[in-house]
Amino acid sequence: MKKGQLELFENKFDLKDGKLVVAHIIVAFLALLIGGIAGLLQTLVKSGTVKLPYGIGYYELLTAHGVLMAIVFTTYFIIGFLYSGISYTLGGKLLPIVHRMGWLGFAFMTVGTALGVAMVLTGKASVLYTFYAPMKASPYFYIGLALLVVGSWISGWGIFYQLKYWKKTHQGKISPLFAFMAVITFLMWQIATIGVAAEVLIQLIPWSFGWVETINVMLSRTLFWYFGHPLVYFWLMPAYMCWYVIIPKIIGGKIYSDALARLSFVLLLLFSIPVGFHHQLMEPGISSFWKYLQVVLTFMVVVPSLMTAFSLFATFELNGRAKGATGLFGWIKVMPWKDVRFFAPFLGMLIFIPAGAGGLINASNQMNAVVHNTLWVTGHFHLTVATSVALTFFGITYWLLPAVTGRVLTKRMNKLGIIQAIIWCAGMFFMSGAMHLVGLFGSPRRTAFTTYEGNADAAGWMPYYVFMAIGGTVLFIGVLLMVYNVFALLRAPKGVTEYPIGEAMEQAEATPAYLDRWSVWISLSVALILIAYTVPLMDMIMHPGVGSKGFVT
Ligand code: HAS
Ligand code: HEM
Repeated sequence: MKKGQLELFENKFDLKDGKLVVAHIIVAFLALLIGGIAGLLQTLVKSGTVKLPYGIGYYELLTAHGVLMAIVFTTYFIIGFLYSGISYTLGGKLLPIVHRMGWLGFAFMTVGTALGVAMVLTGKASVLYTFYAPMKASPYFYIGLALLVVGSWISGWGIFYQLKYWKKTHQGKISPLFAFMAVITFLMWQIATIGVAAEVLIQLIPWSFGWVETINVMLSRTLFWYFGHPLVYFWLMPAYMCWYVIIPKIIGGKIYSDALARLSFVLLLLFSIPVGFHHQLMEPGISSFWKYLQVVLTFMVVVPSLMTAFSLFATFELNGRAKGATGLFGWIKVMPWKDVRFFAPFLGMLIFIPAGAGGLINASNQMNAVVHNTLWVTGHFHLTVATSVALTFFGITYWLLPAVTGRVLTKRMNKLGIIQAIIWCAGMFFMSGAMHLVGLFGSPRRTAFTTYEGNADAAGWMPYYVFMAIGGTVLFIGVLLMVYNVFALLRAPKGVTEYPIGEAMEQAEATPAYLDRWSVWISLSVALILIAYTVPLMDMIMHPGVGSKGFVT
């Protein structure tokens, strides 16, 4: 070990596959940088600190931010991370065809992203990342989105193929946990994106080209949220993969239970899709019975998260006891607090406790009436996706980039990583904290600076906007430091870094083979979707009402 380097394990990653991974990670962090500039400007505009120059609209900025952060940053990072893991755990390298599929998916996604983002930045698609009709964008924005989705499908099929091949050559063996989770994540993505693909291809593209005059708004929103909710689990599941599989190895412990981890992913597959109506609780046109049913299913999807919390506590505590810790919280003392690969994801876990509690509030019908469309919701998802998930992705980056490029994480980089994670949390404390509070007072989301014609209530919101701007500025420093760290990692000293895959405890029960039976889980998932969606969707299609013309903001 060279002086100034952290102690790392020995192992190798196929460096040819590493290039594919690095390409995805670089695009992800460029999106974070541009999205971060938009985010900073939003907070400054909202607080009345700056006025946007050159006729740039607030919605233009907000669309760029939402698309780059929530769709581009996440999807690229996830595909890069999952490809690295299947390469490592399913045979030590990607099959040549899978390698090519990875690059083909990347090419489709990148052409789509470039097209979509160009439309947003030229003001031709200020429709926000949810692209709700009747707000209308240039057809090329929707075509860009379609290419992005098709690219992600091709990459997903590559993952399925690699597992299929592995199974054929390892008859009777249970798939490695990482690979199992990667396949569930992409199965869920595959099923969920059918909704948005139908919306974009059948409704939005013909309507935006002017081939049809009006659009069924209710149907388009429903198809969007059929996809939109599983989208948030598509972000979360790779973070859970790190928490379940990677973190135990990094802390020098073991996975509490392989079977429990798999079961929680199966439950996520089953329950994350038929719950889109909890985003539409305040909308007319859906009967309360179907909303009620989907709220019940929403509370079911909380169960795997609670199982995850239990499993993580168990891993931490048993690891602590094995190292001699005593008492209820003795384990906390033996955690590797000075290792960013643990520290950043751990902060993500910690923040997921209030973040998840906020989700439960949102999902409760009566409380949803209080928080819907307010900044509370914006505060909620800056804790979930922009902190728990983003910090976990940052933590992964510190070992992933060295592992796939044949480099090592230096002590200096590790320290910068810890500083970055602290900056992120401090910034989010101010920004998301202020969003939550002012949201409870009724301040709406998705609005630029306004005094509401001197309205006294609205005047009281202003100090919170200032806190949001302070938080946003601190966060932007965090974005800059993270992007610096990524490029510094790509130039780190050469060496060997292990790809840290944890193993289950010896005492853990054997994993039952039925958990690996895909046909059962896919059939159950489809059945639940049909139960939750068939009647309301048929109703929307049979009684479309008067369609809406498009509006350009
Ligand atoms: Fe959400 C809106 C409900 C989770 C993201 N959510 C959103 C939107 C986004 C989003 C982006 O029901 C806005 C979309 C838009 O633009 O309109 N959400 C939930 C519920 C959960 C939930 C019930 N959301 C997430 C996650 C997201 C995310 C995860 C991204 C990654 N959400 C809603 C609802 C709305 C909504 C409504 C619509 C609001 C409206 O009206 O518009 C649940 O899945 C949360 C379950 C989580 C837990 C926490 C478990 C804790 C764990 C950590 C353990 C910690 C350890 C460390 C071990 C119950 C696993 C401990 C160490 C110590 C030392 C203590
Ligand atoms: C919305 C700031 C990072 C995802 C917003 C809004 C602000 C903001 C102020 C609300 C605007 C409004 O409702 O009027 C920031 C800042 C960030 C940051 C300063 C860091 C520098 C992130 C990250 C993600 C993210 C890392 C996801 C990975 C979103 C999404 C929206 C949003 C999805 C909703 C856009 C919409 O309503 O259409 N952000 N954010 N943000 N942010 Fe962020």
